[in-house]
Amino acid sequence: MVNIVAKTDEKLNKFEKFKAEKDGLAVKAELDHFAKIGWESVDETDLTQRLKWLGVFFRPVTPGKFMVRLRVPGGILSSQKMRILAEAIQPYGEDGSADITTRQNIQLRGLRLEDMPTIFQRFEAVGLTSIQSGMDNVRNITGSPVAGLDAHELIDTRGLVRLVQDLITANGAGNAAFSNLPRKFNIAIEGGRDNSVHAEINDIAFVPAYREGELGFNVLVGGFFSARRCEAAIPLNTWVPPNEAVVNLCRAILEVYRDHGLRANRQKARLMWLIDEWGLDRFRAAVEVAYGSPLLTAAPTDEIDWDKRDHIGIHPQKQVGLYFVGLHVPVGRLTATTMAELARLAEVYGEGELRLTVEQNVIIPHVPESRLAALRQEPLLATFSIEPSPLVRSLVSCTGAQFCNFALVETKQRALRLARSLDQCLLLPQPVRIHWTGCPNSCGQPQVADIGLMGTKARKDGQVVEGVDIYMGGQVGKAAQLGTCVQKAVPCDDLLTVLQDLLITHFGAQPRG
Ligand code: SRM
Ligand code: SF4
Repeated sequence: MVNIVAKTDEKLNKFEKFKAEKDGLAVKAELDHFAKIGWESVDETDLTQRLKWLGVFFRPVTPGKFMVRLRVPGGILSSQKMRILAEAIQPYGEDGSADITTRQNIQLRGLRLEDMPTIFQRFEAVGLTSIQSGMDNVRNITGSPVAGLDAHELIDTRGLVRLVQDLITANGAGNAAFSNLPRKFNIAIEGGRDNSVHAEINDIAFVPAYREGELGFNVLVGGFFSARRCEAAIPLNTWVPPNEAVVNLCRAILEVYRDHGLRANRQKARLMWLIDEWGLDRFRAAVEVAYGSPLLTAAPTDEIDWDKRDHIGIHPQKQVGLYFVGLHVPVGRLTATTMAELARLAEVYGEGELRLTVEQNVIIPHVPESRLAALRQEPLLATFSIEPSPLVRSLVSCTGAQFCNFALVETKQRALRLARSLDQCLLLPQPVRIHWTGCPNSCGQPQVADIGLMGTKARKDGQVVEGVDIYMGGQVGKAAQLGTCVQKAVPCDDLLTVLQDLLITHFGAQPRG
């Protein structure tokens, strides 16, 4: 086990203290015991913090009904895995639901601690893991959701994404070498031309680039969002070939971050703060030492030269005669029934595989042309449409007040209601991406949106009411750029009119006749 000690001049914050006292992964061996004694009898730090190392989240909003955050590397999962996930929530009736997350991942809700050992056994039997998916660990590794399907992709990243996850989690068993980082950590590996992963908002991002005629990745570092500060990733000035070098570089950067990252103040602990303190050259030099051989300089340009796609609808694959079909999942919300149905559709029409996107939608790949018409007639497609209305189509929302105790506003239902109303009264010449996030933590990525809405408190008629700060100017794809706050504390009740005006003034929307 790696013993992390903060620098001597740093005072330990309470998170560093409890991590130093007992590693988060230690609760893995205690899960059966916790299940027996019941959540009310579990030590508070184990319950509310360390269990997150297993992906088990105590929800203060719904005590006793836990959220489990899986790992779905690159958003790829089999229909068999999807069924096991559906079966995990099915016994909990109305409490049982799931969400597709903004990191191509699945979160299950309503689970009881007493059932966790059995649920985890079922996960393990099909190769699912939720290990190290929360707190000071590396989050789900993202990759193009059409890796291996896209005729225009440069690098099929499926194997690499998997290898990086296996490194970080020791093949799903839990890896004490990376279980005590100074803070959370995000990694994305993009193999396509459209930056489907939002490379710029990850602590490490690999983007395809040719160096002296050879295809590999340029590397970006330090991108992150937090309540205090949001930064786009910056070039590390290195290029790696698309093989174990990617895994080795992730290991090296994580080791440098683990051993030298700032731990005194959690608001200043993400990787970019270390890069700021050291300067990029010193940081790169330290990574080079950990990497164990000279780092090559970056390729002059990368190959991200497309606008971002949303993958909704029917699209030909590089495999002639096969199609991937993108279904729109309103604000990413799933139930046991819709999950089982997705698994069935993937088996009947595809090859038993599903893909998740960072826009919280789902793709069924490998559908032969001859089966497209029948798939279109399936009842699930009335709910998970392949032709959603324009604003609903591009809507993304974080969890919000229904389950998240950080939330300042309810997000998902409000987001959907407003997008549907706006679609009814406006004609849009182009898609407009609206992202909702319930608080400044920015899980719903308002800074990448055309219009980002961040929950806050506002005043209306002398009363404190739910409101939003409005962000604009976020660009994705080839010219990715973070949006900024343009209007503060708009009461949610005024949003229909405010958004109507914004859509007409800035996005060419026209009132329907
Ligand atoms: Fe997040 C904390 C949900 C993506 C930045 N995030 C949380 C917690 C765990 C807070 C909590 O304990 O309640 C939320 C769980 C609520 C729940 O019950 O669902 C939560 N984050 C989410 C998800 C589910 C939003 C969604 O609806 O999709 C996303 C899960 C991704 C995954 O599968 O792992 C999610 N969170 C993000 C992203 C977006 C991304 O990764 O592209 C960000 C901004 C990018 C980044 O991290 O740099 C993000 N979440 C945060 C932060 C602020 C981090 C910081 O450095 O300050 C917190 C708070 C924290 O860590 O202290 C946070
Ligand atoms: Fe919760 Fe805030 Fe993240 Fe939304 S942005 S899930 S409200 S922490």
